[in-house]
Amino acid sequence: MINKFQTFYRHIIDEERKIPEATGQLSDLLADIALACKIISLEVNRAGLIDILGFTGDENVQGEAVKKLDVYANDILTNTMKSGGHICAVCSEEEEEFIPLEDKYILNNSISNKYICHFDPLDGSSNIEANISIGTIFSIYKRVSQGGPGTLGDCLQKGIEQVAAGYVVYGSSTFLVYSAGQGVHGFTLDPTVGEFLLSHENIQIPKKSKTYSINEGNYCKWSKGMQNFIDYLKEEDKDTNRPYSSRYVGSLVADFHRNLLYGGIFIYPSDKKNKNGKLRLMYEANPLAYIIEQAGGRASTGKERILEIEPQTLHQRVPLFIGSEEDVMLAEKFLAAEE
Ligand code: P6P
Repeated sequence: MINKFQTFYRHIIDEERKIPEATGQLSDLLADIALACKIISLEVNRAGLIDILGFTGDENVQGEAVKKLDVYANDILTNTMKSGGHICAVCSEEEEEFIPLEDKYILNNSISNKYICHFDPLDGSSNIEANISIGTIFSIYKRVSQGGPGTLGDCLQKGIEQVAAGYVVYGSSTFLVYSAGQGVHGFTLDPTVGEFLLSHENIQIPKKSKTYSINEGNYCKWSKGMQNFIDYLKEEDKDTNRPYSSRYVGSLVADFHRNLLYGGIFIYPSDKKNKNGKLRLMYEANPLAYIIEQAGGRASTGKERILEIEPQTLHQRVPLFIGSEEDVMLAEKFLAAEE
């Protein structure tokens, strides 16, 4: 429900005013991302009507067939970043390498392009034709290099260095969730005014839940500890609120968003085929881990805190256990027991 008419931009400005040294560039950058996602939302919601479905015949760095909407979302986001002037490098699931950007203008004798961004432009896009919710994920860092175009070192920072992160889920409504380190806040797009309006302030995930999200089709490939954990969740025991319910959309942003609001644990573990699982550290695990920790939840590989991982490459995969704190800790115990 929309409890007060506060737009996303007004919210980020109010947050900015709490930080004396803020220059307003992060606010402008977040506003640019919100604008890009409004444009993407228009196309996602019209995809069934115009010839933007189907495949381009190309493949992305993941070797996955690229749908036109993936390319469109990637172009909108990268072009918005290029014109905004606050970014020294853009990284995307759809781009093999990072895109370095020149300094657009000097602002009060300080460099303007002082941030870098990682995007998953349209996560879950294989679900587009089925009209299942999909999403955009973003992750923002301050650059570490001193000026000019960004470097790989600017792009490969630990998740704990993020200054802001968020996602937009294109579902029954278009919903934006972000944090800039002062809690997690949710905004519903009101298409009549074209604004994201505050509808969920200071989201906190329940410490314990009754829901687990995982692709059980991979059960036979999991470790024994992983199999034991899921078997445990499915046993009947009233004292420990079991069995849990299984909820799995197959679209990370949709599964994560439901668990954030209602409680739950989402797992994409390593298995015999994928030693590091399927999901990407820089533009899936890290931004969602930043959000979940700000919302009082937990995110790990099953062994190591996601935000402490020292990244080696832009597209590296990590196992992901994320959601209600007690559920994630319990999963970690089952994995530790197998060692
Ligand atoms: P699986 C979608 O392709 C995605 O990247 C995530 O959005 C989703 O959580 C996961 O893969 C689903 O993978 O192997 O269960 O189909």
